[in-house]
Amino acid sequence: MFGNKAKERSAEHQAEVDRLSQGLALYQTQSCPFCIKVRREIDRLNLPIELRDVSRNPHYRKEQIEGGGRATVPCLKITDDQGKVTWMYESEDINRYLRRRFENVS
Ligand SMILES: N[C@@H](CCC(=O)N[C@@H](CS)C(=O)NCC(=O)O)C(=O)O
Repeated sequence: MFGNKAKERSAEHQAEVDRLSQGLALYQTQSCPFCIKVRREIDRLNLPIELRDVSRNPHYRKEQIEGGGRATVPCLKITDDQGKVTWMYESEDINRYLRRRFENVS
């Protein structure tokens, strides 16, 4: 369908995107509509971000609450190159962050 095509990049740029994506993990559930919205953006941007299902894996839920302070999903765990961790909530904020960071890696 129009608009749903995954973004294509040169092998070199995709390798850089793959490397940067290793610092990201999305805490989410299968059926939450806000999570679906973020997963669609991840697919569109062609990002190999690890998905962590908090309803299937209680360890992930505990990790998110301890790190981010709230159980609300979706929540993006961002680990920078220095190992500093940020927990980002709100699907719109997450999608905006992903677009800003990856849309122009072409
Ligand atoms: N405004 C939030 C809404 C997220 C939201 O309501 N998530 C629900 C699941 S669909 C949730 O996690 N509720 C449980 C909770 O907040 O602890 C967003 O856009 O991400």
